Amino acid sequence: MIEKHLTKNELLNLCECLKKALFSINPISEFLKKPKSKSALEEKKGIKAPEVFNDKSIAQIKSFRKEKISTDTLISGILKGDTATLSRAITLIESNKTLHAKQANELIDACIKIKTDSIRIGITGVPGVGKSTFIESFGKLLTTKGKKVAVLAVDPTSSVSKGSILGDKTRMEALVKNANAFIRPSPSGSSLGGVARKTRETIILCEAAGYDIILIETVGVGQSETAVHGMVDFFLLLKLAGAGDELQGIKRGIIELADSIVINKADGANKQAAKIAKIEFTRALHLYPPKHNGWTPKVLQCSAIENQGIDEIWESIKEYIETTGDFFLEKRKQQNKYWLIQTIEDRLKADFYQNKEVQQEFELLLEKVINVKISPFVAAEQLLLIHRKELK
Ligand SMILES: Nc1nc2c(ncn2[C@@H]2O[C@H](COP(=O)(O)OP(=O)(O)OP(=O)(O)O)[C@@H](O)[C@H]2O)c(=O)[nH]1
Ligand SMILES: [Mg+2]
Repeated sequence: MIEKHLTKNELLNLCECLKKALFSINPISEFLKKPKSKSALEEKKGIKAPEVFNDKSIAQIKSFRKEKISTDTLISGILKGDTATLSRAITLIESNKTLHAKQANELIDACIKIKTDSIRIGITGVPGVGKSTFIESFGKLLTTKGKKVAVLAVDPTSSVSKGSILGDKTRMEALVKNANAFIRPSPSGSSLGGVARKTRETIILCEAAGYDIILIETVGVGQSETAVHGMVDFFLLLKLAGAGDELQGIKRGIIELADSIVINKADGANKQAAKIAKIEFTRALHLYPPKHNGWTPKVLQCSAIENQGIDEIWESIKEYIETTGDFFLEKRKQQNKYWLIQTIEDRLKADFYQNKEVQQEFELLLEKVINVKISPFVAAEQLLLIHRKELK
C-alpha cells in the first residue's frame, strides 16, 4: 500500500469533491433544493395519466343516457324482469327533476296494480351487527329455494359517508353475482322522508319485475326503522350477544316494532353468550303486551358468517304469514294510507318552504320572533297567509 501525505490545499479540494458527489446523489438534498409546493399532494412530472375511456364511448354512453325512453317501454321491460330497465326506472324515480316526476308517477301507477305474492322484510340493528352479512346468507338461501330476491337499503347516513354502500359490495359478494338477486344501494337524499319514499316506490317496481322477496336493510339509528317498519310485512331485529341493552342503545320502541329478534354472531366463543341472550330476550318479550295480530315475536339465533340458523329464520317468517293471514293484507292497506298522508305532508312542507315570498318574509319574521317583537304563532299565521295567497 502506498501512503501519501496530502497538503492542506489538496485535502480541502478532496473534501469539496466528495461533498459535490454526495449532494448529487442524495434524494433528501434534492428534495430540499426543490421549490416548496403549496399542496401536500404532489404528482411527479412526466407521467401521463393513462386513457381509460375514449371519447367515442363517452359520447355513446351520454347519448344513451339522454335518449328518452317511453313509459310503455319501461313498463314492458320491468314486466319482463329486465334488470337494466329496472335499474333505469329506479334512477328515474330517484331523480329530483320535475321533468322525471310525471313519468315516475305513471310508472308507479302502472306497476302498483300488478298483483304479486311478494314478502317485504325489513332488517335492522346497530351498525356492525351483521345486517349485510345476514342478507348475503339469507338471500343465498332464498335463491336456492327458487325465490327472486331484491335487496334495498334505507340508510340516511350513506349519502354522506358512502360507507355502507362500499361495505355492502364486499359483504354481499355472492349475492351480487347471483342472477336471481337484485341489489340496489340506498338512494341519496337530504331527508329521511325523501329516501324512504323512494325506497317505498322502488319496492313496487321490484315486485312488478318479479322479485318475490324484498329485503330492506336499515341502520338502527334515528327514525329510519320506523319508516322501514311502515313499508314491510315482517320486521326483523338483529342483536348481538354479550352486550348489555344500554351498550347496544336499544330502545323500547324497536322491540315493540320487531316481529322477530335474531341474535347474530352465535359462533365460536360467542355461542354460549348467544344462548343466554336468547333466553333473556325471550323473557323480556313476555313483559310486552301481545301484538293485536296474535303473533308472539320469536327470538332466534344465527351465525350469518357460518350460515347457521338461517333456515329457521325463514321458517319462522313463513309461520308468521300463515298464522297472521288476513292481517297481512290489512297491514298493507294501512301502510298505503300511511304513505298517502305522509306524501301529502312532505309535499305541503316542501311547497311552503320553497315559496320565494315565504322565504323572504321568513327571515324578517324570524328576527322579530327571536327578539320577542312578535309571537311565533302570529308570525306562522302571516307566513301561511302569504303561501295561501300565492296559491290562488
Ligand atoms: N363472527 C361473526 N362475525 C360476523 C357475523 N356476521 C357479520 N360478522 C362480521 O361483522 C362485521 C360487520 O358486518 P356487516 O354485515 O357489515 O354489518 P352491518 O350491520 O351490515 O353493518 P353496517 O351496514 O355498517 O350497519 C363484519 O366484519 C362481518 O364479517 C357472524 O355471524 N359471525
Ligand atoms: Mg351493512
